[in-house]
Amino acid sequence: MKLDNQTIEQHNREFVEKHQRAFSYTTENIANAEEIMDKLQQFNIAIPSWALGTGGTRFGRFSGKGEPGTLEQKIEDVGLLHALNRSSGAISLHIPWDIPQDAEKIKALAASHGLGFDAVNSNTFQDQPGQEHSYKFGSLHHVDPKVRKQAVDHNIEVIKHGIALGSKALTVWLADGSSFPGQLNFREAFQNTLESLKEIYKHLPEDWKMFVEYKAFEPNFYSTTIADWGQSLLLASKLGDKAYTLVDLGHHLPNANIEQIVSLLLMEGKLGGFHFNDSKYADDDLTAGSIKPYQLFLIFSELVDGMDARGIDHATGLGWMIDASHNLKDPLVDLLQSVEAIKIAYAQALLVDRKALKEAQQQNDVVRAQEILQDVFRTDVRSLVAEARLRQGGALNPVTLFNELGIRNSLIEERGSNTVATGL
Ligand code: LRH
Ligand code: MN
Ligand code: MN
Repeated sequence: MKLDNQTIEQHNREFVEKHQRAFSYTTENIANAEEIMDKLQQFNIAIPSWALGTGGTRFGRFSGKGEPGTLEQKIEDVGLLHALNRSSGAISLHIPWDIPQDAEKIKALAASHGLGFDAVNSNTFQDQPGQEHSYKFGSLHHVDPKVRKQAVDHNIEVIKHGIALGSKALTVWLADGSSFPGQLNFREAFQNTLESLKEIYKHLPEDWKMFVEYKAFEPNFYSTTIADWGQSLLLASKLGDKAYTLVDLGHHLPNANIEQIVSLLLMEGKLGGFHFNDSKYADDDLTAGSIKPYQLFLIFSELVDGMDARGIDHATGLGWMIDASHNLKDPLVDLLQSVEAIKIAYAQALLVDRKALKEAQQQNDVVRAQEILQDVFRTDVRSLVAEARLRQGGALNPVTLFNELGIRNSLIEERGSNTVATGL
């Protein structure tokens, strides 16, 4: 299924008057609205191939309908998102869930939807059929060199798939850890991980990055071998210039100050990318901005400030991706909501008066600093984001149009009701 421009234009005609009223009202007090919209138009957030189906929990999975069963269908789904919001221009593949059999064909299909390939992700947290050694007790950190080698070889394989597709980064997330005190020698586990990552790093093409993703807990419950940004940064620093830390918002201990982490990683030139989601309790993988929108804004505020300080291009300097799971909502609708929330937070961050904030900080004017940030956070920038999308040919109200067109029903007709997409 593909959306044509006329369908979108027709929808936009219906809503444009209302939109224009909101847009004029909002921009009345925003001097740099055009600049913000330029930046919004360049900003894309990649969609992971595993987020297109219904996720489930360890207690159960309530299957969605019309889920994409093949990589081609997943690309088609991301194509639909991108046609609606013009901001989901890349897909991130998880190997071996989504092995491209014919890379050229897959690339061409993606290109026909205006999509590129974001970071490729390796998977050494599950055993695959026919696999010689088990990852039950870890992969890159394993006590047995044969298991480590198998996991290293898998990552090298993933890089090869990525090269064929035009990806420029490998994301490594490990489930390696321990569930009971005494199970692991922490130092040896860390050293083994480092040595394994060094092997993988040797196979990275010159213009590639390696993203080392950390996670504090789960699936192991006592220790995780790459548990936090310090451990990831240590590895990335030892590995070299192509290695970076990846921040997944759900991978922190409760109440962690993620914006501060982001700010320091950027200062050190070691922030590689982001996995957006939201959570109340743990790695809940909920829609971005659905629980803590102020935190999302504060993170973007640090991102904009830090990237500008280092002259990093907002759109291309870091890897932006959603990493969410959908148990209750239609995955495509949920992804549209996440992208919207991320763009709103980004637009608000671009509105912050940096000079005034700096002055307030220099004067220890706590109240003024807080007012500056909260004033921006309470500004309704939705029409700015919508205008940027409209100018690119996207829908003024992507979720409304998705529902009005009955896109899910069309997908069910095409694919059937009993579909299961590979993924978490
Ligand atoms: C597990 C996880 C992680 C990875 C993804 C593949 O927590 O969600 O964030 O990026 O699986
Ligand atoms: Mn993640
Ligand atoms: Mn996660």
